[in-house]
Amino acid sequence: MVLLIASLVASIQMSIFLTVPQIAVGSECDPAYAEVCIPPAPPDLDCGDITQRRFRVYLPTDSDVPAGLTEFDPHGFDGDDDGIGCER
Ligand SMILES: [Ca+2]
Repeated sequence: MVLLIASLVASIQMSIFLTVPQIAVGSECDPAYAEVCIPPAPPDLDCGDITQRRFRVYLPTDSDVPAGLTEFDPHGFDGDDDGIGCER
């Protein structure tokens, strides 16, 4: 009986451990977008999937690109590469 309870507690702890990081990942903000919080890809989002408009998108030529940013505009919000996402 004690063993059963112990294994039940262990499995509950394991499911909490497995669930929490997934929630944290889902609420992440992609560092490629300076002023808005947009989850990283995948899934690939389009302007129709978000409410933000005319936000700044880091370009490789910017002097203030965050350290560690490797993928610029992963969602492709800035199709004309002028550093502003979802103009329309
Ligand atoms: Ca643009």
